[in-house]
Amino acid sequence: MSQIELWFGEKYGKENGRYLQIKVDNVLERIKSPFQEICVLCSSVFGKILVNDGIIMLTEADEAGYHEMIAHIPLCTHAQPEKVLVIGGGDGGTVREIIKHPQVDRVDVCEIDKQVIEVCQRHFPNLAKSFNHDKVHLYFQDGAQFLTTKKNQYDVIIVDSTDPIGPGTTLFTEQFYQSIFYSLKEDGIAVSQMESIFWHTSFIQNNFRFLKKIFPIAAYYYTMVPTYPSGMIGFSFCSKKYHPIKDFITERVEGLPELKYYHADIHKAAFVLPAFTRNIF
Ligand code: SPD
Repeated sequence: MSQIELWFGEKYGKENGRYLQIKVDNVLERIKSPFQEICVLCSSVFGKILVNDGIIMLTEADEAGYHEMIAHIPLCTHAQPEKVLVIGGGDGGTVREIIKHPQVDRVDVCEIDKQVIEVCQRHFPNLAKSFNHDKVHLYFQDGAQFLTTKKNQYDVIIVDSTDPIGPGTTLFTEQFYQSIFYSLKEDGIAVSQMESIFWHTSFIQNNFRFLKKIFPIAAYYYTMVPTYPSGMIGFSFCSKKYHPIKDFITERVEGLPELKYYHADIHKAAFVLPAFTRNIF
C-alpha cells in the first residue's frame, strides 16, 4: 500500500496565510487552454472537483448551494423572466437550474473558454448536459464584448464567473456593470458572484460603491459552500425595479424540481447579513 498522499491546496488566499486543503485520490484531467489551466481532481470526500488556474470552481458535493442560489433568487423575483443571459458558467450548473423555470424561453450563455465546456461535458455530465437543452444557445466570446452588442434585451443576467483574477478580471469593473445595465430590459435583474464578506471586504465595498450608483436596488446575499474560501460566497443582486424580498414570488419555488439547498425561507434569509457588514455596504 502506498505511503504517498496527494493533497490539493487552493492558491487563492494562500498569500494571506490561509487556504483549504483537500485530499485527492486522482488527477483525472489537466490541460492548458488559451485562457487558463483547467484541471479535474477526484476526492473521496467531495467527489470530482473542477479547478481553474489553481482555484476551485466547483465540487460535486457542494455545487448545488451555489448554482441554485445564483439562479433561483433572481428567477423567483422577476415577474416574467423569459430571456436570460449567463456570462461564464461553462460547467453548466447555473443553466441546469435556469431551465427548471418554465417561464424562461431562451438562455444565452457567453463563455470565453470553450475548453471549460468540453472538459465539463467529459467529467460533469450532470451539469453540462444542460447545454443540450433546445432553449440554450452558446457563444464563445468575452462577456464584456458580447454585452456591447445587446441593448435592452434580457430580463435576467447572471454572471457566473471565476474570481477577479485572470480571465475574470474584466467582469468586476464599473464599465462592465454599466453595460449590464443597458443590456437589461427596463425591469431587469442582474446577479453576480461577489466573493466572501469575511475575506474580501474591500473588494466587495469597492464594487458596491459603483453598483449602488448604477442600479436603483443593489443588495448582497450569500450561500454556504464549504470548499470556497471561508466556506461561503456572496452574490450581488442588482435590479432596475424588483425588490428581492418584497417582490419574491413564493409560489414559484414549489414548482422547482430536485432542490438541495434553495427554499422559500432561505431566499429571504440569504439577504440577512451579520452586524459587521454594516460598514461594507
Ligand atoms: N472562489 C471561487 C469562486 C468561483 C465562483 N464561480 C464558480 C463557477 C461555478 N459555476
